[in-house]
Amino acid sequence: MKRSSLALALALVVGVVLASGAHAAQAPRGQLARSDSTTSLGTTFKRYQQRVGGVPVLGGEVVVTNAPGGDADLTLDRSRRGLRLPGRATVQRSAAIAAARKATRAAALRAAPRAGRAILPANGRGRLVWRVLLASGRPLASYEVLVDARSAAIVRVRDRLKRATGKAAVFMPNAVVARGSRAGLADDDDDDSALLTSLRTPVKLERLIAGTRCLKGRWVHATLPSGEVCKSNADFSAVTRANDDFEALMAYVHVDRARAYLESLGFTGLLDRPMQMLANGTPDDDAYYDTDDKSITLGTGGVDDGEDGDVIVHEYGHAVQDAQVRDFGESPQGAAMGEGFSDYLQAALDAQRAPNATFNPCVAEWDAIDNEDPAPVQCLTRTDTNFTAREGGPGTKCDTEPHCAGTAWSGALWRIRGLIGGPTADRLVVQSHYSLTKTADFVDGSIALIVNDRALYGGVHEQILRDVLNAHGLLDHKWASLKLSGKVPRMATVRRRKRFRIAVTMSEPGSVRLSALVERRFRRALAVAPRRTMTFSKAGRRYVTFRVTSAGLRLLNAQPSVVLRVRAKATFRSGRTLPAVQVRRRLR
Ligand SMILES: [Ca+2]
Ligand SMILES: [Ca+2]
Ligand SMILES: [Ca+2]
Ligand SMILES: [Ca+2]
Ligand SMILES: [Zn+2]
Repeated sequence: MKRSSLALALALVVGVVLASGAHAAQAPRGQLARSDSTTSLGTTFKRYQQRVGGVPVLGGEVVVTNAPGGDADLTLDRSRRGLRLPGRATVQRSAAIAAARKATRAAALRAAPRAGRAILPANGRGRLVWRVLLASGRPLASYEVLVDARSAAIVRVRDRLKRATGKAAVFMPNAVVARGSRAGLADDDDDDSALLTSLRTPVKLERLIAGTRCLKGRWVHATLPSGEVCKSNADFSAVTRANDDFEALMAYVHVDRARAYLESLGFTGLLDRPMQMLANGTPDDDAYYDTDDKSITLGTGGVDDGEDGDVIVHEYGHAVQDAQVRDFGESPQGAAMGEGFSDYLQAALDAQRAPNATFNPCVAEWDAIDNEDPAPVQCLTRTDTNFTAREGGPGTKCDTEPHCAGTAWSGALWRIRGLIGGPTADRLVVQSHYSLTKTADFVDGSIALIVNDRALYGGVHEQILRDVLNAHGLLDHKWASLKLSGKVPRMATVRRRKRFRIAVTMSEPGSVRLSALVERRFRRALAVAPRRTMTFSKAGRRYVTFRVTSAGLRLLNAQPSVVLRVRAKATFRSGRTLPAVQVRRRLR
């Protein structure tokens, strides 16, 4: 293309004026102030900013390219004709900043907010606005907010943080699902194989923060114990499963996608921050979400947990719930609901990506692979069982263990999802958490689903919800419970008083057998106070006082390092028993 036709093409697109200087611009000369001048390779580039009465016009910029010889001059003109200063600001700077913060929910600012007046060209006239800059730490963003300087209305919000896209090839969601079977697959001590390498799916690493070569983005910050995981241009395509970077990549991809899915459901403010992911952070075959520092750690025992997207998203489910209800799961049934929800969430995400009746309800088929076991598919647990609340309670095979008992909850949610539709159910399930307390139980969780179905969908699914929740025994079944509270006293107090008091709480009538024991490592426990039995004719709390026997006191004095513990075991009138509970104190 010859230069003249190039100039014409540019003129059509961006309003280029082929001329010799800024005086050819739309704006009157007096409104253009030189803001910058650069000389590069012999050509001078002069930059002008349009100002009206000293107030900058947003986008009102002119750049003049002045080449030696004059033949290649160019003026790019984005200034505006006919702009006048649109009156005075009646909204104070501080009020504009407050309005901007409210609109963006910007918190934990990385720098002090800045605000200046500006003119936003509109319909040939100018609108006076405050241009507020907020370096938000939570969510991580650099907001530019235009606030009308007379009405305080929010005119425009932009995030100026540049985010980049990297590349990788990972398991979606794990090697068994990618292959469609476990045939030929084995962990083999984290070795590469041609098969495992071929099972990776090329993906983009979305929402990386621009300029970073590492796994740090809007919603995930994935690291290894050795630190940041980085590659030039954030191109990790060559990384295979034997390389520890692989697990960090998996953590990045699967959490980023899970969060993007929540965003698509409308949960825009939920966990809108980088989730700290420590891949290969423990040699155990264990992954966990830490409610204290809000991070997720993935272990390397057996198949690396970070090689299984199901495990990663399960842990992220705990983070989601913790962000909705701080310390959720303090009751045994709440803990079970937490595990059930996390299993549900990872199954839901897999189903959204690729519906698969064999693998969607099977949790972590790659992490769970066991080459001694001939079963065609192995799962850590499943979301499609008919398990009931009663079957998970005290004295059952599950005995309230939350992963086991939680299958009653995931089973119900998964059935509901099949009946009312994926995103409809997912939105309802996540939304319902906002209604819960940290000690909520199955009945509370069930009612929250029904109430939020009314709020979100006019209650059209209520009968389905009731039927399914009832089928899993979740709408009416409370587990029996026994609690001990109060402190085992210090050694000095025991010596002085020889007695101490503990509270016992029973959720239904029955009897409790209590004993106070002193234990030394590797030694049989020895009673220091008489055993006793308390009978509860109805649910409630009562106190029990232990008197330390003189033989018990001699024993305590003789032990160099002991633990004093009170143990209780309940038998309910219904015939059920609970595992023993205890309170303890290390005395020296
Ligand atoms: Ca690995
Ligand atoms: Ca391993
Ligand atoms: Ca593992
Ligand atoms: Ca699965
Ligand atoms: Zn869990």
